[in-house]
Amino acid sequence: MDNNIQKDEQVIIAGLDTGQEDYDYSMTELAELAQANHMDVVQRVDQVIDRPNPATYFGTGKVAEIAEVAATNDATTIITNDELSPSQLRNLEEEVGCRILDRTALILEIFANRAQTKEAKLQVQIAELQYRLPRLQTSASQRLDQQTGGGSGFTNRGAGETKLEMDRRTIQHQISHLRHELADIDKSEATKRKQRAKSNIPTAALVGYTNAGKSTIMNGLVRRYGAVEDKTVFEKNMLFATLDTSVRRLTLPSKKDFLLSDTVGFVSKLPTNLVKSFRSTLAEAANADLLIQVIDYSDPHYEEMMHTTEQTLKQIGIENIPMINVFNKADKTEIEFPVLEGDDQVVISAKQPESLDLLVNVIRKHLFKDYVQVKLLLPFAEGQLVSYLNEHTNILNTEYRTDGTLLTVEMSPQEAQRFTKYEV
Ligand SMILES: Nc1nc2c(ncn2[C@@H]2O[C@H](COP(=O)(O)OP(=O)(O)OP(=O)(O)O)[C@@H](O)[C@H]2O)c(=O)[nH]1
Ligand SMILES: [Mg+2]
Repeated sequence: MDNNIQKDEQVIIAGLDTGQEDYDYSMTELAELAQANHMDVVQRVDQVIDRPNPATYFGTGKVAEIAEVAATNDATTIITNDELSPSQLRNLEEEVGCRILDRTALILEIFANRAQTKEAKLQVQIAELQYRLPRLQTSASQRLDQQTGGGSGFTNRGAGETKLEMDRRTIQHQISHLRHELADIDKSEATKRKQRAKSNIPTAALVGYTNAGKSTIMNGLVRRYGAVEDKTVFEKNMLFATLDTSVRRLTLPSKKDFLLSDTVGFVSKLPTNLVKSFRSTLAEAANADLLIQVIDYSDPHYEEMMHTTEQTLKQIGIENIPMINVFNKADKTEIEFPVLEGDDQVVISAKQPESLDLLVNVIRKHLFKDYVQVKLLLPFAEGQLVSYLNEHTNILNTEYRTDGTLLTVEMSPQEAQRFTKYEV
C-alpha cells in the first residue's frame, strides 16, 4: 500500500444508509479518519437503500452521481464507509474512474503511517497483505490492460493469470515470513509479561475508543505516581495516536505498587484482520486484573463508542475481567466533576489533579481489595524486617514495646503468609 500520501488530497466520502442506527455518526467518523490520513473531504454522498448492489456497491444512478461529484470537485479518491468486496472495488473503480479506498484500506493506511515500533509495523504489514491478497486480481488485470491498451488477447490473459498466481504466492510467503518475525517478538514480550506476573504486582489496563484520553490519563498518573525517570507516552488530538503498548509502574502513597498499561484505541468497524494482528499488543489488556475503560464524555456519541469498545474487546476474547468506566473530558461538558458514581464509575478530567486522585482511589479499591491488615510483633533483633516493611508496605500504626516493635500493617495475603510467625 502507498505510504506516501499526498498532503491534503481532495476526497469524497460516500456511504450506504441501509437504516442502521449509527449511520450518520459512522459517516462523521469516516470524515475524521480521512482527516487523520491528511485528506481533505470536499463532499459527502449518501444513498438510502435496503442493501448494497452486489456488483458496484452503490446503485447505478448513484455511481454516475459520484463520478460527477468527483469531477466537479477535483477529487481523486472516493472513500466508502464499508469494506467492499474485491469485485465491487474493481467495478466501482472502473465506472467512477477514481481511486476507491474503502474504510478498511483507509484505517490500514493510517496505521501504516503511524506505526513506530518493529512490532506495530509487522502487525500492520500482515493486515495489509491479508487485505491485498483477495484483491490482487484488480491490479493484475489493470496491468494487463495497460500492456495491451485495453484489449485482452488470449495469450496476454494467460500471462496475466500466471503473474497473478505468482503475486499471490509471493504475498503468502511474505505473510508467513512476517508472522515468524512477529512470533519472535511476541515470545520475548510474553516472557516479560510472565516475569511481571511472577512479581505479583497487580496490573490495570487502559482501554477505549481512540482519542478518549487514555494516554493523557497514563501520563497524568505517571507524573503523580511514577518513578522520576519514567517516560511519558505520546498523547495527541488525532485518531490512533497510540499504536503500541506501554507499561509503567506506579506507586501509591500507601506504598502499594501496580502496573498500568496504555494501548491502541478502537474505532467502529475496525478491520477484523487488523484487530487479529494486534492481538499481541492487546495481550497486556487480556492479562490485566482490571480494565479501565476511558470514555470521551464530551462526545455526543459516547454511548456508541462504549458499545464499540465492548464489542471489540469481546472480538479479541477479552472477557470476564472486571472493568471500571472513566467518563473523561468532563471539563468540556456542563457536568460536575470529579464525581464518583457507585464503586466503578468516575466522571473526571484527565487534566485535573483532583480527578486523577479520585481515579487512583477507585483503581486502588479494585486492585487491592484482598489486602489484609495484620498486627506483627517484631523483636528488636529483626530491625531489617522493620525497615523492609517500612519501605514496601503501608504501616498504619507503630508501637514500641519492651519485647519489640508492634506494627499494624496492610499487605497482600501472599506477603502476610511470610510473616505469620510474627503475627499477634
Ligand atoms: N479538554 C480535555 N481534553 C482532554 C482530556 N483528556 C484528553 N484530552 C485531549 O484529548 C486528545 C486525545 O488524548 P489522548 O490521551 O492522546 O487519547 P488516547 O485515548 O490515548 O487516543 P489514541 O492513542 O488515539 O487511542 C488530546 O488532545 C488530549 O489533550 C480531558 O479530560 N479534557
Ligand atoms: Mg493514546
